[in-house]
Amino acid sequence: MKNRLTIAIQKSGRLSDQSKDLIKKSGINFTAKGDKLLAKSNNLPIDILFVRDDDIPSLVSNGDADLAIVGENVLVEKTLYKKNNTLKVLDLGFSKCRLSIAAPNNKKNMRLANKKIATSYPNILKKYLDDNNIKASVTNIHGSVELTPYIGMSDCICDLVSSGATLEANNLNEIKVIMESQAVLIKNKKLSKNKIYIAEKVISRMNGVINAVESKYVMLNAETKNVKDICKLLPGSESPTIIPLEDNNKVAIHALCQEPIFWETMEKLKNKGASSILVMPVEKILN
Ligand code: PRT
Ligand code: ZN
Repeated sequence: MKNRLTIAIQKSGRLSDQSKDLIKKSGINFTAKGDKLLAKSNNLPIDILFVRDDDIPSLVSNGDADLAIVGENVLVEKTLYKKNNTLKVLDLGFSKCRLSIAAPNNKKNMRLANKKIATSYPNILKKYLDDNNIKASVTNIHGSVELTPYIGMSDCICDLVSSGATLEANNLNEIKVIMESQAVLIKNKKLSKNKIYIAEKVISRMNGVINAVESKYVMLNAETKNVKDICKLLPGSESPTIIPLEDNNKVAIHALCQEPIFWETMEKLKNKGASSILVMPVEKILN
């Protein structure tokens, strides 16, 4: 039995760069060479498999890959109504988008009953229609879904949206969001014993990297009498460190804030008498 862990990621597309980046930040060194399907890590017993995103759920379900990064939209579409061995383990916070139904601008109040809807996500759409007792016909099409209303192939579409620019350019109006999606880490449910240890290590490291993205380390000086008020303003921080300063009326406060620090928060801290406020990025967190 193979002892090396295989992580599948999208070969080239919207998920590729951030997937590679996350793997590298998790301390897994590898070099992706040209058109090669596989890259071997030189510091851990891990292989990276580069594939089309549509193939990822079945590769993980069959055990050809142990872990993988894929859009939740693809994961759900390919596993819905099917017995499978995939399990979502982490939301990764990138490639966020939504799967929405959109109709031509001149039919903003369109009712879906008896309409023809074109989509590349027939399973998710059918489930939505069934759950909401809507009888409509679903046409499965790969690519250029947004053009189908204009060639008479559909009345409306169900497609991924991120900025909304594609819908706008095609005079389409978003009428219903049916799923929110982002990149997720998935694993095979039945990992062999000899792979669980390394898989857990990868999952924990990736968790550490994504938690660190929004986290900041905050350092500031404050008057002793304001410490409580100031600590309340530090978002997502557990028990900050209070350090005495030469001036007996003042202390330094250091805190790991696991939520973003906006300018507004810094201004509120300043209004409470905080000075020398430093906000620093955090690279990794191991809880
Ligand atoms: O070749 P392969 O099969 O691997 O890739 P692919 O072409 O099927 O997928 P790819 O690389 O386009 O997308 C991979 C994943 O990125 C998707 O499954 C989603 O999880 C995620 N993602 C995030 C998106 C978008 N945002 C997105 N905007 N995938 C597609 N789009 C498309 C959408 O289909 C529409 O055509 O972008 C257009 C809309 O974008 P806006 O910004 O104009 O709204
Ligand atoms: Zn694809």
